[in-house]
Amino acid sequence: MIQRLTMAQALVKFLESQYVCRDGTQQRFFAGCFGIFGHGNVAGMGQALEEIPSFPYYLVRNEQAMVHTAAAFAKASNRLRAFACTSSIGPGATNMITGAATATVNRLPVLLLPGDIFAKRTAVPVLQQLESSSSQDISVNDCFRPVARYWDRIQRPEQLISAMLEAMRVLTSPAETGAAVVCLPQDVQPEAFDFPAEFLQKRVWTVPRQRCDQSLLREAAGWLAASRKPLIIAGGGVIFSEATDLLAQFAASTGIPVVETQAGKGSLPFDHPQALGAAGVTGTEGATILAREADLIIGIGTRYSDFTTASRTAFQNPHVRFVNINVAEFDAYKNSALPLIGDARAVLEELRALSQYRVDEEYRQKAARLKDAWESEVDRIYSLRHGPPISQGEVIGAVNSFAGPKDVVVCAAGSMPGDLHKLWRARDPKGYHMEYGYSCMGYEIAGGLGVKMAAPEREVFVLVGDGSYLMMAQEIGTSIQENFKLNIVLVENHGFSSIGGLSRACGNKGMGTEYRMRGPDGSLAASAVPIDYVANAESLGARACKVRTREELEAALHEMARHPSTTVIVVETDYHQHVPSYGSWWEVPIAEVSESESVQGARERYVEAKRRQKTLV
Ligand SMILES: Cc1ncc(C[n+]2csc(CCOP(=O)(O)OP(=O)(O)O)c2C)c(N)n1
Ligand SMILES: [Mg+2]
Repeated sequence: MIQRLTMAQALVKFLESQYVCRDGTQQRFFAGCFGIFGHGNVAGMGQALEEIPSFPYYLVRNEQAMVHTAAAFAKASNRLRAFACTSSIGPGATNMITGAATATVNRLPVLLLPGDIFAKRTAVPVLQQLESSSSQDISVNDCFRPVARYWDRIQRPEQLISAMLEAMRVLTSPAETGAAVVCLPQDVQPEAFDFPAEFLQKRVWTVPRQRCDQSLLREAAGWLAASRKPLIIAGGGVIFSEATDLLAQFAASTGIPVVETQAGKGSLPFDHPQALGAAGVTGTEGATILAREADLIIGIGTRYSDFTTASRTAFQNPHVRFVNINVAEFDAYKNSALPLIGDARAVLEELRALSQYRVDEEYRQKAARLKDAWESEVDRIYSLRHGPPISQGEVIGAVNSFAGPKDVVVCAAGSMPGDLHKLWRARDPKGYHMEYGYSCMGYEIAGGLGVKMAAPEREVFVLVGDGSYLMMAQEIGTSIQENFKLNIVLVENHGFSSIGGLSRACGNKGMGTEYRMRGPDGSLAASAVPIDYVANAESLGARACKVRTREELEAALHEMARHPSTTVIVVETDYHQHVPSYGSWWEVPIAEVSESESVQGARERYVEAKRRQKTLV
C-alpha cells in the first residue's frame, strides 16, 4: 500500500500517528504544531497543516518563544508529550536556535522543522538565503547542529522516512533527548512522493525503564552500608522518571537527607523530614554543610552543573565517593562515580530491595536540626517587612502562600531562580518549573504558556524580572488568543539586580545593570527609565495592575484569581535587597590585574576560594 502525498503532508500524518508508552500507559506523543509562516513553509507545511486539521496548529508570536513553549510543555509532561515547531527560512529558522539550545541543555524533546533554501537550487539566492562562496551545501540551518541532538536535511521527499524514525528515536530516548532538527527545503515540502503505508501507520515508542548492571548495584549497596554520612542529590531525572514517591519512601526508611538541584526541586515535598532543600550555589545552609561533610553522594538524575557542585567546592570530605544513578551514561560517570546506568525509579527500587541501611541517630538528628533552622529562615524572609519597595523574598512568600498545592511556579533567569530555589515551598513534583540549564531570559512567559497547555487544571504563576519581561513578553497575546490563563508576577526593580549584585561582588560598580535615563551631560542619571509595564501588558490583552506593598500584592493576587484570563501584577521591589547566600561559592573569574582596589580585593577572595576547588568532584 502506498499513499501519494507531499513531503509535508506525509510529515504531518506521521506526527499524528506517533505514540509513546511507559508503564503500560499509551498516549499520543505530539500534541500539535506551533508555527509562524513565511515563504519557506507556507505552501509546504502550511498547506499540509491546513489540510489536516486533526493535527492542531497554533499561531504564536515569536519563533524562539514557541520553542520555549514546546520545551516547557514537554517538561511539564515528563517528556512523554511534545510539540513540533515549523518556521520559515532565514531569520524565522535562526530565531529557533536559542530555543533549541535551551531544550537540549535541559534534555527536553522538541521537534524543530525550519524551512530551508531550495534543494534544487533553481532560484538562488532565494529571499533570506545567506550565500556561501565556498559551498552550496550550506545554509544558516547548519547553525543548529551543535545545539541539536539530531540534525538532518530532507533533500528528497523519501529521505523523510529514515530521518523521522531517527528523530523519533532521539526524542523519545530518556538519555538522548533534546532538540531534533529536521530542515525542510522550501521546494521539497510540497513535492509529492508515494509514501509506504507502514510509515504513516500508528507507531508506539516504548520509553523503557532501563535497569542497571547488577554487580555494580551490589557494589553500590556495599558503599552505602559503609557510609556514615550519605547525602542524596535529587536532579531532574527523579521527576522525569516519576521516582518521587519512591524517593520519599527510601529517604524516610533510610534517614538519608535529600537535597535538590533546580531541575530536581519538588522531588520531595518541602515538609518531608529528610528534605534539606536546595543544593549547591543557591543552596540552603543545611544542604551546604551536609554536602561539605558527606562521605557518600548518591546523585540521582543530576548532571552536576557548577551550580550543583558549587563550582567543585561543595564536597570537601577527603573520602567522599559518588554513586550516580542516571539513565545517561555520560552523566552517570561524572565525578569518577560508581555508575548505575538506568532509570531512576527502576534503579532506586532495586537498591532499596538490596539495602537495609539506616543512618545513625546522631546524623539523623543533625539533619533534622538543620532542616528546622532552615524552615525558620524561610519564615523570616517571607515576612521581612522591608520597604516599600518590598523585598523579592517577600514577593516569593506571598505568591507561595497564595498558590495551591498543585499550582506551578515558572521562572528562568535573573535573581529569582536562586531565591526561588532556596525559598519556594514545593508541595508537588510538578509544582516548580525552573529553566536553569540555559537560564534563558525570555523563557518565563513563553514557558508558562507551555506548562499551562500541558496542565490546564493547574494555576500557573510566572515570576518574571523586568529584564526578562522586556526580552520576551509577546506570548501574553498567544495566551489570550488560546484561552490559557497565566498569572504573571512581574518583579520591577529597574534593571538586573542579579548581574548588578554579581558585578559588585566582582569588585565593580554594576555598570550596565540598571535602567537609568541618560542625562543631558551624557551621564546616566538617577532617574529610572519610565517604562509602563501595566500599559505594556494591557496592550497585549492582559489585565494588569501595579502594587508596592505586601498588602497590595496580596489583594492583587486575590483579584487575579477572580479574573478568567491572563493577568499581570507588576510589583516594585528593592534592587539592593538580596536573599543571603548560605556559605556556598560560584566561580566567576576576577580580573587578574586592575587599578581598582575593590577588584584587587575580589581577586584575592577569588584566589583564596579557588583553593577549595577539587579537580574531580
Ligand atoms: C538571553 C539572556 N541574556 C543574558 C543573560 C544574562 N543575565 C542573567 S540574569 C540577567 C538579568 C535579568 O534581569 P531581570 O529579569 O530584571 O532579573 P533581576 O536580575 O532583576 O532579578 C542577565 C542579563 C541571560 N541569562 N539570558
Ligand atoms: Mg530586574
